[in-house]
Amino acid sequence: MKNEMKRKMERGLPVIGTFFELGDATAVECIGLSGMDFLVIDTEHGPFDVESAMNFIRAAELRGIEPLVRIKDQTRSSVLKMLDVGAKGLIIPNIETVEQVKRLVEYGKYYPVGRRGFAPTRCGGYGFVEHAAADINDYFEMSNNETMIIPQCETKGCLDNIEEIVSIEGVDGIFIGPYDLSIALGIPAQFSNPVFTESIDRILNACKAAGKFIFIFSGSVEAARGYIKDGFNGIAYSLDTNILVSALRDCVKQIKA
Ligand code: 3PY
Ligand code: MG
Repeated sequence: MKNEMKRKMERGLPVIGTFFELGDATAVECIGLSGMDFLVIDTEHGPFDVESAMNFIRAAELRGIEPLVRIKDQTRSSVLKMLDVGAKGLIIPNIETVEQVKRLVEYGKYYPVGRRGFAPTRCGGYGFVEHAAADINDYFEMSNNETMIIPQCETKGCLDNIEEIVSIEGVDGIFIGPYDLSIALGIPAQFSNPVFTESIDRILNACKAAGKFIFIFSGSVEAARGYIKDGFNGIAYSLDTNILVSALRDCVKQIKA
């Protein structure tokens, strides 16, 4: 139940992860051996769903890497099921409004912060692990503390409402989706465009002012270093598929050289 990634961020240390698209527990184990802090099991763009995610989460636990899930939509069942199978945090794509985020907190945080439905599921050892078997209020408090609700800022609506969104109790942080945000701003993938960089600064400042974590996707090591220097808590670096192909191509190139 303890969220090591969160502990690290609370100590002021940056965390690094990647998007998990490969879709196999062996791949999760390998990522767990890399020194990364977290992976994002991507059910928005990835082809898998809850039952597969549960097995990926088991593999992540085995190798001591924190499993986050990017849920496929904003429904109650998507929130509930992924938390119940053991996700340590949910990244929620395509947020537009304050009301959407309030609803997600209601679904994803137990009483008194929200109204997350309770059942003795996998995340609490089916009701048998010590912290889940004792007082239900202690269990709710611990779960609320250890599982993160992280809306994605990647639309104009979310950007326009960012100060209000980060102030909502139960929102643990914001994850910037640079591709969709740049598309929403009419400057696809122009990550050096001042319209884009000013938006990033606005989101960063809003998170810092509200004491919330801030994460971003980065396809570039150099940009990732810059984000950490700027005060980002976490970087989702690239996708496992991309890293694998790049590494293999590099091997081929070096052997042929
Ligand atoms: C985006 O760039 O839109 C993302 O969602 C990155 O994961
Ligand atoms: Mg996106």
